[in-house]
Amino acid sequence: DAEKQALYDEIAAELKQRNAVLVAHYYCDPEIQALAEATGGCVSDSLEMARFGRDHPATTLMVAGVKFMGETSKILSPEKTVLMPTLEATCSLDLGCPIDEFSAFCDQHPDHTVVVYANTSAAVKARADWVVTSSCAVEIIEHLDSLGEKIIWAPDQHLGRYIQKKTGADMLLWDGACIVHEEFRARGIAQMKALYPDAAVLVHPESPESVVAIADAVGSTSQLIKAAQTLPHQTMIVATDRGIFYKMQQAAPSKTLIEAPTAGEGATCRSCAHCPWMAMNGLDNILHVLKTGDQEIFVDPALAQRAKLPLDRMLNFTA
Ligand code: CIZ
Ligand code: SF4
Repeated sequence: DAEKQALYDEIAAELKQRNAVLVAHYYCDPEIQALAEATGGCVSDSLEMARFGRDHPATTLMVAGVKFMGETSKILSPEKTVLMPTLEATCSLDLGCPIDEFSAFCDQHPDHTVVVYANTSAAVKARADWVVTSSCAVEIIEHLDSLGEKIIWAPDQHLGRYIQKKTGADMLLWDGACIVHEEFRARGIAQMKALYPDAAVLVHPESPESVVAIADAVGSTSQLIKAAQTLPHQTMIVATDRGIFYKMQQAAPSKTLIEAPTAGEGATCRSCAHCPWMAMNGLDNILHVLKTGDQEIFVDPALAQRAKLPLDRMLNFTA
């Protein structure tokens, strides 16, 4: 509508004036993803967000997602200004892996290679040998396993268990979880499959093992979007944040996409398949931050330098 368009135009003008580009995650609300597309920004997973921000000529990055994504962008582009719609948007995986406890755990296992998921603080990354995202985790663990390395994996236990089963690697798992993905239930999905017997089940590996077990495709956000395109099924039951439907439907316009059910409904449902922190990003706070320069990400430069090593290792591995 006209009001929305006026807001879009205002944000586009502010982006231009600041020499800024909008980098958005798949789990952001569709209107933010559409704005990123319309203004020459990107919509992607955390791996590609990091790469895009690093390689883009803009001097300011507006990172719509959650805090670790803004931090990663700043670590890779220390010379750029990194703004976020709100610095309050965090992640249960990041919160569940405080640096002091994690560092003590690593100290107890000095013969282990430390691999952490991108969904962690800059301090946890600085303690790690490798950073991975769900789109490259299996490959990187396979590589480390082939070198005979023993691995500490943090923080997502479900993703860790999935990779451990897939690769047979020797992995010590931290016990973190994503509050969105851990709510998916195999029983609910099986009931839904009974209604749509020809549907494929697409599952993000941050989901419980029982849910992964009934999947037709398991993968990161980008991999699930690809699966929706390439699987022959006409209907997809999708177990990940519903923000993904925007790009998934674009990629597979003729397919029918259905949200996988979660434990609990309505008021009893903790996340209902949408990350409450991702949901804190909006057009209103994007505009406010562009106008004020509020909500800028800072990472201690010494810490950032250490955190950059395992991040670069990942980016080079996947280049
Ligand atoms: O669950 C998340 O936050 C994901 C999938 C992040 C990512 O790697 O894009
Ligand atoms: Fe963290 Fe889960 Fe939200 Fe992703 S969806 S930011 S893993 S809480």
